[in-house]
Amino acid sequence: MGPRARKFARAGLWAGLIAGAALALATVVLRLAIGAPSLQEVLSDRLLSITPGQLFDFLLERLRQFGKPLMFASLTVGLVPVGGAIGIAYGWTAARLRLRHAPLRQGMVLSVAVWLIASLAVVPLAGGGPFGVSVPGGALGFSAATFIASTVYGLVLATLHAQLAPRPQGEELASTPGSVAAVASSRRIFLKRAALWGLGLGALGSGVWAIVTRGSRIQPSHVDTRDEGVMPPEVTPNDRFYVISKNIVDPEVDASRWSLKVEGLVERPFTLAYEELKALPSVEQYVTLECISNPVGGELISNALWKGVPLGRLMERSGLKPGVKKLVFHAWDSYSDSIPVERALRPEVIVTYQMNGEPLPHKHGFPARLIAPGLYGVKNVKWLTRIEAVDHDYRGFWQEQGWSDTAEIKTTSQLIVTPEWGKVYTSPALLGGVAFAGDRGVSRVEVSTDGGNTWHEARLKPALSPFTWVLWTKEWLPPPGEHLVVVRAADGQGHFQSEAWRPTFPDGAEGYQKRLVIIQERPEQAG
Ligand SMILES: Nc1nc2c(c(=O)[nH]1)N[C@H]1C(S)=C(S)[C@@H](COP(=O)(O)O)O[C@H]1N2
Ligand SMILES: [Mo]
Repeated sequence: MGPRARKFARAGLWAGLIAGAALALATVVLRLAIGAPSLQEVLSDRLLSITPGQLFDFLLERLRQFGKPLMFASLTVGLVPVGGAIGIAYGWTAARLRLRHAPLRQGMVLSVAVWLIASLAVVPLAGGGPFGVSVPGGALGFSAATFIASTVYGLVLATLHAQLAPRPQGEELASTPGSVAAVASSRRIFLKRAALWGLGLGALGSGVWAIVTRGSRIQPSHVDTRDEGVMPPEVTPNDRFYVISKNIVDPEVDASRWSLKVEGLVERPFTLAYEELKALPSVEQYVTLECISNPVGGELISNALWKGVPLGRLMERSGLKPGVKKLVFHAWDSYSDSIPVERALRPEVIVTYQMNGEPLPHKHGFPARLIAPGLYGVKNVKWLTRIEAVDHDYRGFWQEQGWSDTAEIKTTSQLIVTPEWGKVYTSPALLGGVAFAGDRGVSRVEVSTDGGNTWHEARLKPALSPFTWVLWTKEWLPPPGEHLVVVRAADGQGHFQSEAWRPTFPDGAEGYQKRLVIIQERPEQAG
C-alpha cells in the first residue's frame, strides 16, 4: 500500500468509526422513535438460538435482568468497529481509484451498497430473510430503518473522509493567499464546516434526548415478584407477575391489526379477529405459571386467573386431518413452540385474552396467548398469531438449544418465610411458602428444622384450582442456636419431589430448598 493509500485508509478508519457510532445511535433512535426493529434484535435472536442451552442458562443465572440490555448494548457498540472496517475499505478504494472528493454522491453510493449488503447478506444470515421480510413486528419498518441508518452511515463517512484525507493532486485550489477568490472560498469552507458541525451536534443531541426520554422501552422487563420474607399473595397482581421472553424489546401488538389463524393439517382452516375470539364461549380458571429456568426457591413463578377459549373448541371448528402429531404455536415475535396433539386438546388448555379480569397486558402476550396447565412457561406462547397442525415432531425456539420438549412441571416447594436471624422467640414463629406440582396438584408439604432428620406436616391452604400452587404454613417455636430448615412437597399422586440437586437446564431444577436460621440465646440463659 502506497503512502497515499495508507493516509486515505487511515482517514477512512477514523471517519468509519465515527460514522459507525452515528449508525449505532441511529438504530437506537429509530427503535425508540418509530418502533422499527433494529439489526441488533435480529442478531440477538440469532445468537440466542445458536447459544447452547447450558451456556445460556449459566449466563442467565449470572446476568439475570441485565443480560438483555447487555446483549443490546454490546451489539450496538459492536457496530462501531464494523463501521471502522468498512471505512478502511472505502478510503483505500478512494485512493486506488483516485476519486475526487464528492462526499454527497460517494456517500449515497456507499449508503446503498451498505444497505444492500445488510439486506441481502447480513440480515438473511441472521435469520431475518432478504430485506428483513421475516423480521418480527414489521419488515417494512425494519427495511426503512436499515436504509435510513445506512444513509446516515454513508453520508457521515464520505463527508468526514473528504475532510480528513489529503486532497487528490490537481484538486488543490489554484489561488494564492489573500486573493479575493481565496477569501471567498475560505468563507465557503468555514460555512460548510459550521453547517456540518451544526448538523452533527443537532443529530447527536436529539439522539441522546430520544434515549433519555424513551430509553425505558429497551429496559429489562424485570419484575420484583415478591417482597422479601412475606408470604406472596395467592393470586399475583398483574404488575408483580414474572416476565420472561427472548426479546430485547417486547412486541406491543395493535389488536385491530392482529388475527389468529388456525391452519396446517386441518379440514377447515380459519382466521379469528380479536373481537371474534372474545365473542366465543369462554372459560375462566386459575393457573400457576413457572419458567423452566426457575431455580429451586426462585421467583419466576406466579399465579393468575385466566379467561379464554378452550383450544379444543377451536380445533373442533377446524377439524384435524389424519396423522396430526403436534400443534405448533407461532407468535408475533417469531417465537414458536409445540405440544403433542392429545396433550394440547385437554380441556384446560386455553387461548386466553384476559388476566385477572383485565385485558392481557402487553408483556404477558396481548392480544392472546396460550395457557397450558402443567407445562413450563416455554410452552405458554405469548402474542399468539397462528396455530398449525403438523404431522412431525416440531422443535421450538428453546428446544433448538437443547431445552426439554415435554417440559412437564416438576414438583417443587419454596421456603419464603422463616424466623429472623438473631431474634429471640418466646412464642411460635411462622414458617411458610408455596408448593407447586403443575397439573398434578400438591397433596402434602413437610418441613424439617433439623436438616431433614425429622419431618412435620405443614398446613395447606386449599388450591384455587387443580393447576395452581398452594400456600403452606407451619408454626414453630425456634430454640436458640442454628437450625437448617428444609421443605419438601408431594404431588397429587403422593410422589415427593426429588431431593438430589439438579440445574434448570435442560428440563427444570430439582432439589430441596434449605435455609440456615440462627436464633439468639435468651437473655436469662445467656446471662
Ligand atoms: N411469543 C413468546 N412467547 C413466550 C416467550 C417468548 O419469548 N415469546 N417466552 C416463554 C417463556 S420462556 C416463559 S417462562 C413464559 C413467561 O410468561 P410471562 O412473561 O407471562 O410470565 O412465556 C413464554 N412464552
Ligand atoms: Mo421460561
